[in-house]
Amino acid sequence: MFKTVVTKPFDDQKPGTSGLRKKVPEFQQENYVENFIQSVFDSLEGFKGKTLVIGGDGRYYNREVVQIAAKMAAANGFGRVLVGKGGILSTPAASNVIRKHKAFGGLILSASHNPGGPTEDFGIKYNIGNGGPAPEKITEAIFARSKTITQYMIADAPDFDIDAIGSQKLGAMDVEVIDPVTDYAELMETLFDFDAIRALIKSGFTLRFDSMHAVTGPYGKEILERRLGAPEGTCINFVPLEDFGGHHPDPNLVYAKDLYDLLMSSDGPDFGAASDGDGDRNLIIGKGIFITPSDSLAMLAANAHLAPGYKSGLAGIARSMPTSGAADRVAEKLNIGMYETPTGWKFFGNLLDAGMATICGEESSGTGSNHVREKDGLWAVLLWLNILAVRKLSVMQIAHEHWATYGRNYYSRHDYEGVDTSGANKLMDDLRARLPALPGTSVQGLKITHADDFAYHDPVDKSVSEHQGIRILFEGGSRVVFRLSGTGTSGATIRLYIERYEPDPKRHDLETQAALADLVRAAHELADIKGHTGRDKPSVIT
Ligand code: G16
Repeated sequence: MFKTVVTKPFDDQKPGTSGLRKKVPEFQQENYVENFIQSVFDSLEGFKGKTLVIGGDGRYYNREVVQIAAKMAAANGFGRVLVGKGGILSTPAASNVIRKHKAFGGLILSASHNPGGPTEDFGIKYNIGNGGPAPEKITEAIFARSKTITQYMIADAPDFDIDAIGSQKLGAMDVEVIDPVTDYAELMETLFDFDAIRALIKSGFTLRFDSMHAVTGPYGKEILERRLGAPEGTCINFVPLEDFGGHHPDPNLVYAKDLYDLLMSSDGPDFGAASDGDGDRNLIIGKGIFITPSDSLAMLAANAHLAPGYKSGLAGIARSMPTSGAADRVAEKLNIGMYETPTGWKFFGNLLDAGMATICGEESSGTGSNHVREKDGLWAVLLWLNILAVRKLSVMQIAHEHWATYGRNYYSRHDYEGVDTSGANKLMDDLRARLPALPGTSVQGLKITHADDFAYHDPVDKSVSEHQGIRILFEGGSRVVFRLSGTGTSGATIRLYIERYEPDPKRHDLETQAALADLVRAAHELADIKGHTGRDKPSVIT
């Protein structure tokens, strides 16, 4: 019934910021998927007879890998797998299923916001029993194992029926196919005042939710249209497609430009939002105003107590280092903890488990809370709606009031995608070597007060993560940060994060890129971006 297959290791199965992401043809190499999944199982202890959750964002190759993963789980001794119907579970929904059903862990099949299709991206990520991405200790063990693996185990059984809700058997193991939306929608009802949001919508408030032909389509339909009474047509691009209709399912101003343009038009809706391939990212746009993810984190944190799930206040806020400091000012006012972590949701897990942080967020369009252990796109949309329903103000009014209270952190990210890897590494190495000499010097008329290579000391498990991005701080609270992306699948991507703090309300209506122009020039001069990459302009500005 089970067979052991002899295999040879691959040397490139190192999980990145969020699991292993590669082009589909790389995953389709003989034994490639099996080697990685076996390396995951070999890095875990104590799962015999326990439950594994399997689900993905529905992209090309999802259904095949679900079958492989379930058969390998059976052969390795799991007692039960829970699978989303059609192999589908959004990333936050998978996190919730792991927690709710007390599973040992889960395999999430997704390359998130990266494009999908036969020649595009795929990914596999392991989440632990708290529902969150495996911490570095485990991802490092998986990579080490993948370099020495010699065999894997798999059930010699026909495929199970991935589309039939209910129980089946795969050898001795139970397979339970579940509705991907139900548990998640129930959780949302416990956190938010659905009556208040329903009343807001009934009063004529209009919204648009763009699922970008990715996994949140069925979640948006069920929650926004069926449970909250938004009219049909509120959800757009809601049919999940294996190639996302040929688009990048990345909810930013470049790939969700149509939504942005709609919200900037005079007859557009009051509120617009989008989510990504696997449903963990969000884009929030009010009528006439885009809310940066960093600002969204700060505004949600400042108002979260208005939603039932957070009415007793927040224990603390956490943000990734490149995320703007807007939330820090909220934490200071609320007199609660503020934590600055490396990029990657996995770093929030310990803080959430320890009850030190309640809300977390990242500049990369991610916000979430202790309700699951992943960022959660639809959760952010619902928290915004709950706040709007209670405050009876527009998004624009809430933003301006927030800036007047806390000051405004102008913020942007410039990505140099697909650049030569050696050039990108050299840029970082050269800059790193100059860091000690920078404080006290000036560039483009801006005085540098501090420069370092960010290292994180986890306050819970005391682990240390080094080389998490180079930050250069200027007098007055402005800064530029350089990092290499850990989620790309071709060449290297340099991310330049730019931030300026502006306390004066009379200067809160500047155009963002104009407000940051001198810092961008300083960043170019400091790192010689053109010299190292041949580019003088970013490929994506968000
Ligand atoms: C993943 C991680 C996030 C991270 C983002 C960008 O998001 O979960 O924590 O901020 O990648 O990472 P990088 O800058 O290294 O490309 P997702 O939505 O892709 O899973």
